[in-house]
Amino acid sequence: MKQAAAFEALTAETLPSRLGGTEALTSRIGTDTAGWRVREVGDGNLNLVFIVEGAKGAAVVKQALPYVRLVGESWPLPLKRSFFEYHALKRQEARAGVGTVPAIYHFDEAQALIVMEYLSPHIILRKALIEGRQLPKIAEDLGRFVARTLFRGSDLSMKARERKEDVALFADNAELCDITESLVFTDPYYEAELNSHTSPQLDGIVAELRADRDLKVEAQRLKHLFASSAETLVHGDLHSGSIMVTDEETRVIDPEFAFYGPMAFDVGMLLANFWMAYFSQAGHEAGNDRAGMRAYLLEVIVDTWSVFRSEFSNLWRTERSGMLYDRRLFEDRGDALGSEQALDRVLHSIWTDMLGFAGVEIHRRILGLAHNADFEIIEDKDLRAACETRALKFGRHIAVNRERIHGLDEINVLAGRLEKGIVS
Ligand code: SR1
Ligand code: MG
Repeated sequence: MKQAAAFEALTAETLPSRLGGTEALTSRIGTDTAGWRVREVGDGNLNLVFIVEGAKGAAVVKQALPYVRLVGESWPLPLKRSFFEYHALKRQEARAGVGTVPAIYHFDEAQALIVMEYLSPHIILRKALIEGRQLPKIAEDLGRFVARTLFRGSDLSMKARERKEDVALFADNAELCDITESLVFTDPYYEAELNSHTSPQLDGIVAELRADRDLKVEAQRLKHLFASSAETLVHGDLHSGSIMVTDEETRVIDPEFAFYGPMAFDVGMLLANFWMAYFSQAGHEAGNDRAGMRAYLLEVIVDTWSVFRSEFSNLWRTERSGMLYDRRLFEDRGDALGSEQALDRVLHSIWTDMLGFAGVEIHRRILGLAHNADFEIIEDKDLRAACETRALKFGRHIAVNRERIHGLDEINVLAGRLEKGIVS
């Protein structure tokens, strides 16, 4: 049997000779490797990303590195995350539909590389929101994407054995789960070595949050849920840097953190990133009033949740065929109301947990290792800290009070009052 070549990181210079014989790539961009133009564009925390353009077209080559790119070789990270990314993309495409994620052309497990569709003229959603662009379709596309992937990857839909085998497969993505378990739920709440924050401006509030017993208990309850509730295949890192957009299209990328976890995690992370975009607008105004953009972001939050709820409910009524909430107990005996009662219970617990996950995601992006450009690129540190402070307070409120909050109107009013300085 032919031995797979040992892993070697690609460079823009070596890529043409190393991948020039890969038919899945040459059939799309052409065989004349001498004419290929290769750019490394990876701006994430972990991987190499190349755009390769040839006479016939373009493609993306994404390759995992055996360490965390953001930190360096001192933090080793297994190459197998690329395997999980590939399998997650395949499942997301099957569950949410063709065109919701990039098309996959080729996967090389030994080289930890995926050749995929080059999305153009798409840009990263985070960048668009920082620029003040109001994308008309994101709420609808993302609300539907999360509803479909979360419902169809759960015991509400899958065959029990098939799902258990998949849970076992993705359980091996332990190192990436470990990153989230530490970086999201624990490190922000003590003086972890790799943490940073805008200092000295935030020193006071950071000390307060780290002394906040209710908040820390809540963060640990959420970590407990994250680590033990294998409900569905989650994307695992659904922030605004994991989404590419045009006015017409929305694509979800980068599911290397995928594993079977709680339904509410992806929704919470997604809405948290919209709230962070909201609280950071003051730092990007530069003469252009962002009131319209702020209103748009709050509307996106309401609409994303509403589309999620309505699509999830629709799937519940029309596609529920897994072992949970068996139709024989409800619809088949004329008790459609019982099924609706169960649906309300499930949606309510997703709602409550979603608020908690959103709160801690906001905190870790301001207090932990991996910060968001939304705040980071605000050069004036006083202004940045003012935006971050409002977001931190908001995050604390929704995490700690998540079981007592009834709706998004109430939370968005609070966001507005914090933003206007009516409450502090
Ligand atoms: C060490 S990796 C830091 C962060 O980057 C990824 O995008 C995830 O969000 C992770 O938490
Ligand atoms: Mg990523």
